[in-house]
Amino acid sequence: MKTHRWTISFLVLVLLSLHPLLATRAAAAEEVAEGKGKRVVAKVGEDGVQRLEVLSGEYYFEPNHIVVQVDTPVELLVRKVDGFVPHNVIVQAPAAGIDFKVDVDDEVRPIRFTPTKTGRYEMYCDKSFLWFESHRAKGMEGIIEVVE
Ligand SMILES: [Cu+2]
Repeated sequence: MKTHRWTISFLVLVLLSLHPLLATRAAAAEEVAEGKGKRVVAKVGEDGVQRLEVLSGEYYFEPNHIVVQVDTPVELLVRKVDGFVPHNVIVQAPAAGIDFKVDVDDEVRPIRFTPTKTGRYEMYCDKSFLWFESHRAKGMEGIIEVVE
């Protein structure tokens, strides 16, 4: 029973120490939400690949609206920019040739695909901390728009 009480005390201490941290995070997420809607058209490089750097932070992607050409290879260079919170980037549109789920790291991680169908496809991070809402719900989402 004594061990049990210690466990509860420990958990309470952990939760108390996390509280200010969580409050700060929430404020940061709101700031980012205001700056949402950054739309970038990927440029085709000399090698015929549309290459674009995508930053992943708490809790956003930048840019969060990526425009690419259909039937042209894409390489997204995804990198984590702030904090220690783990993120991923997901697009599940196999009918359009875009289907990936990749964990994001401090190192650049290239994601390659060739979109085969025009349209708008959702991009998001499905990570969450314990029982808290997902990063997607906190604003970590975006769109890959495939155009002619
Ligand atoms: Cu995330």
